[in-house]
Amino acid sequence: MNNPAQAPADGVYFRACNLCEAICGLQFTVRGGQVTDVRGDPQDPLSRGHICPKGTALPDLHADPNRLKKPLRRSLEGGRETWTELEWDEALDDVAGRLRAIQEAHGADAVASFQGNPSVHNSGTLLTAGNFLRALGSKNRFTATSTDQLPHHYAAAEMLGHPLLIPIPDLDRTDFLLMLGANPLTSNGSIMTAPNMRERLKAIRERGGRVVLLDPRRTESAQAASEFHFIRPATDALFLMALLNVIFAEGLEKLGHLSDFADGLAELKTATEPFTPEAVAGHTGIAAEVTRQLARDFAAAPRAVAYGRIGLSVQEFGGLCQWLVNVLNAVTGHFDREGGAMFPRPAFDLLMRAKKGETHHSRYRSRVRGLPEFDGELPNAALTEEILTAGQGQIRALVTMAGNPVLSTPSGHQLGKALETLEFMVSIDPYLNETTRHAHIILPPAYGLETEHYDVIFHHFAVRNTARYNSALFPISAEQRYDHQILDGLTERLTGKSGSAPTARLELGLQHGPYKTSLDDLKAQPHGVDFGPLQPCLPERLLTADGRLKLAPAPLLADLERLHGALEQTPPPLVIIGRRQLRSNNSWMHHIPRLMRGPDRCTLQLHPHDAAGWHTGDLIEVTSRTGRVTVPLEITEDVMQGVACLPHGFGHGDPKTRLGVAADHAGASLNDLTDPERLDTLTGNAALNGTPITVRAKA
Ligand SMILES: Nc1nc2c(c(=O)[nH]1)N[C@H]1C(S)=C(S)[C@@H](COP(=O)(O)OP(=O)(O)OC[C@H]3O[C@@H](n4cnc5c(=O)[nH]c(N)nc54)[C@H](O)[C@@H]3O)O[C@H]1N2
Ligand SMILES: Nc1nc2c(c(=O)[nH]1)N[C@H]1C(S)=C(S)[C@@H](COP(=O)(O)OP(=O)(O)OC[C@H]3O[C@@H](n4cnc5c(=O)[nH]c(N)nc54)[C@H](O)[C@@H]3O)O[C@H]1N2
Ligand code: SF4
Ligand SMILES: [Mo]
Repeated sequence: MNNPAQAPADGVYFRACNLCEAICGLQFTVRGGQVTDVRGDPQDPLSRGHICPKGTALPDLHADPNRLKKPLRRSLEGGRETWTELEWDEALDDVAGRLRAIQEAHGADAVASFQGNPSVHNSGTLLTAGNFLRALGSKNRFTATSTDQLPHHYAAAEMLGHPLLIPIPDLDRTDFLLMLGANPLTSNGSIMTAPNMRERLKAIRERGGRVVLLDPRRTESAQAASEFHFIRPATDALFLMALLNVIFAEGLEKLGHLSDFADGLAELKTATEPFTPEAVAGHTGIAAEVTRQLARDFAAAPRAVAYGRIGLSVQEFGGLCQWLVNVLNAVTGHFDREGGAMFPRPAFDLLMRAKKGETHHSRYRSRVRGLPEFDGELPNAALTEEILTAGQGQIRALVTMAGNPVLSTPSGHQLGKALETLEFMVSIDPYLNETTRHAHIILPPAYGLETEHYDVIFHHFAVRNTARYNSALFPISAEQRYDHQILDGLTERLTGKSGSAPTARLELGLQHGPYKTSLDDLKAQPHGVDFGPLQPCLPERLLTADGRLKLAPAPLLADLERLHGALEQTPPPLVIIGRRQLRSNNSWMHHIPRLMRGPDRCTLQLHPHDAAGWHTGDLIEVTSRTGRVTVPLEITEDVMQGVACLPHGFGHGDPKTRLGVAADHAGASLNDLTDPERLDTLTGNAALNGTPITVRAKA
């Protein structure tokens, strides 16, 4: 890996941000070895100068005094917990030794892993974690995916043959964006790498197009939409079925070029018959005539695309939702076509060596509850019970990397207690947080501006084909290690073999990729290289066994049974959903003072009807089947009646963490209320949103 020997000289440097999926190109001014200014890089062909407050905080993360740089070991001294620094070799020997001993005594599955979100934003971690996990050889592999985008992967695998073959909106050429369960003005776009969504959505409207948004909360993105409708949580699959019902009933379907290679249209049509707009309106909260008109307009628009993000994934019908979004695009001629849902072609293409017809899910199941595997991982809603339930295959040790599951997974507070029972836990993470504080050893990697950067994952989901490689800006000290060195160090100790360096894999991938480029080519263009707009690529890129597009895969059709069931049920009076915020990054970055200025943000939003007799600022006790939190109230008509809204990622009150100012804005964790029993049973994704709750004023 590229490792500069000394601090950068005074000057201007360019580098993509690694904090979110927007991968903005940024420009850093360095004076006297310090970053004195950060701004968007106007010459980046994808982000064109965009930056958000988190990007501005990258130097703060670099200089943060709370960031760990040397391994730490937790021990008890006189009844008090203390952390002592270790040398790297001793720490890696110790960790590998403990993991191996536990596996020898109890089998490979006794050691579990949890890989969190930032590991996909770090090419070093991403390209070496696989080797390490193979060395462990445990079925108990968990990642953030099953609290996030698993349904997207599931639908892609079933319909197109590969979990990564996810169509994304051709945003810059569409004239009609139908968006559900996404708030890109805050999240900066997800499974749609499209920096500066404010401008991109404005451009749609300026060219005479339309942006329609459906969400249980009138979000920041609603301001950029031409039209907004409230939709009751977890009823999107019903709404999407109703759109399809109208399209088929009125003969508006058109497959275009897909008709040569798409299967399942007839089954699909039959399946939609019961779901008329009238039949679902009482559940969704969307009037039948609105649904009818939207269906007609969407089908008639020359360039239109439906897009559903995490609000459609982290709910009981996640798999159905992501399938139906794809289906809606496909049967209206808006699939693999300009301005519709399209497939990016990244310079380093992880699909290049993918084989046709591979099975990607349900090859084995979790031990306790029998939850399905997906692409080599188990739903993290099963992690706590797999630790606590005795028997052959019980988890006795855990490796976490770049994750904070105590705050990010359903009933994380119960996971926190379960972690105390482990024989051994190690965390690869630069912070002592709510999760890593349970570890016996913490292995902190070098971070951010100290690492080289090529975004391996998000170019697969970008609205334009570009590539960008940037060297590390700052050197690391002799006492620091990169993620990939830590992971390789462990793999080597477990297997006796060292893996190939991530840079070598990157080089190989780029050279054999669709643009036959190389690291040297990319280094020569520090602002990034533009490979142009997305291109149609079906049926060539399909990876199903017979090379055909599956519009009505059997497991998804079968899952409609559950949706019929939902039509029969009365929804609970009050449910809770999450809320992302521009200056937060999931469970972390609340320790950066620059991002925490202003009033506390961890408030419970309630509609005036659900908060009768109370006032903004009152303390409210929120109770679910699994937990209870107390949070200040914010009364607003921006949430739908019957829906409460609390941001996730807070809950920093644990005195055993070292997270600076985060403790001053501790808030409460939404995932103390979410329930590992609430799942999209088809995919195994956690149904975090839509959890039933009750509220009362705190006496
Ligand atoms: N209720 C509710 N829960 C949710 C969500 C929700 O919407 N609602 N969202 C879910 C989603 S989409 C996600 S992705 C998850 C995120 O949850 P997690 O995957 O648990 O990840 P983060 O909360 O982002 O935690 C990041 C951790 O990674 C560390 N870190 C940062 N950079 C690096 C690095 O380069 N290397 C290493 N080794 N460590 C690093 C940080 O110090 C921090 O400890 O939360 C999920 N949880
Ligand atoms: N600033 C910031 N940016 C982030 C993150 C962050 O924590 N902070 N996290 C990053 C990560 S890991 C991810 S995965 C992405 C997520 O990216 P997005 O999906 O754009 O993120 P959210 O803001 O959570 O938007 C989801 C929306 O779904 C709505 N929703 C909830 N339940 C339902 C439902 O049942 N139906 C419908 N239709 N809508 C519903 C919520 O009100 C919310 O507005 O954001 C990424 N970007
Ligand atoms: S939008 Fe995302 S990639 Fe861009 S500066 Fe902000 S955090 Fe970084
Ligand atoms: Mo995520």
